[in-house]
Amino acid sequence: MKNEGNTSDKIIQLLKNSKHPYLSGQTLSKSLGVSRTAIWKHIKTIKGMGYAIEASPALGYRLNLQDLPFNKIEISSNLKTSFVGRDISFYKEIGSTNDTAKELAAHGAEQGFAVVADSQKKGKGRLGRRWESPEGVNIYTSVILRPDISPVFAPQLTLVAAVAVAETISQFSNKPAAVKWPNDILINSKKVTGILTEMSSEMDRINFVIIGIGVNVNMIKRMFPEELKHIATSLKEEGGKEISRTDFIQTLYLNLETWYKRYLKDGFAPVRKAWTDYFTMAGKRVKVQQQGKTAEGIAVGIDNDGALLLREKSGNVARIISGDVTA
Ligand code: BT5
Repeated sequence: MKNEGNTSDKIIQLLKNSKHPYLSGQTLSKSLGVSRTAIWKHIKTIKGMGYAIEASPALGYRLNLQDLPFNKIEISSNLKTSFVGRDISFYKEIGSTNDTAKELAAHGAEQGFAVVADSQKKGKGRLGRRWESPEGVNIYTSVILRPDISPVFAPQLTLVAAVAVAETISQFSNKPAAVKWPNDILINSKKVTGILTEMSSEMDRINFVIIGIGVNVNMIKRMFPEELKHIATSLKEEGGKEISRTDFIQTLYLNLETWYKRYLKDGFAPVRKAWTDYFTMAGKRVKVQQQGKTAEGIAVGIDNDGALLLREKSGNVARIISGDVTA
């Protein structure tokens, strides 16, 4: 069974790298040392994996390179990172990528290991909220990190991820991305990404952190439930064109790795600076809901720990460490 998978992978690579658009069954069977019937069976398997393969009796097989599926093979090919996403588990459907990543991390999965899904049945937000996760259009991924930092600094990692996502969006969209403290990325004031950070730790040591990222890439308006239609959006809705999820996630992993390394080496200051550049709410009047209480004031920015600074009516500047901000 394992060999079969390998032969299918090899056929995909041969079709991708072929100088001629078509490769005959005979050429494939010779290159791989298997029968033409075996090749035919593999082609069937490969089609079942979502690859668009055209078969011509006279010319052979041709892979449509413009219509490649979103899967482990494509995400792994030409990935430029050194550890983030180097090893991944890909699921067509999953409960929540964060839950699976947590289980894998508890069983020793290494730093950088990523879980990716095409759809989630139980996509999670903070405080038990739901993350809408339809199939075929978006990115749902959770990356395992094992930073050697005190658990009190873990919330900063959400901001590290937010900068990496905002930067990635800026590379793919001509609309500016804005961060909303602590874990949203917005375009045109509508949510396009949510980040869910979960941690397993002891008093003074982190076992692992899971960075869960949901990006609405090619979701279209009618796919959003009614209550989200006016507060959520996607890159496609904003930019008009379809974006390759493979290209996006590869760039996201690279940006996440770069910012994470910078954070570990240089501390929070460069992250704070980059985050502040995306913080368009600075100077605006906001409300912050936190466990039944509401604070109101002018959003000033974030401090050296990543807490939100809110200038209240009295002139006092409050440090907010968790909550939901609304304009
Ligand atoms: C978040 O929570 O924004 C964190 C979302 C994290 C999702 C990723 S997907 C991969 C990984 N696996 C998971 O199971 N989760 C992570 P919060 O700030 O609590 O916001 C949740 C709120 O966002 C909901 O109550 C809705 O109002 C809104 N929402 C839900 N689905 C959305 C979507 N697809 N796009 C935009 N907004 C959405």
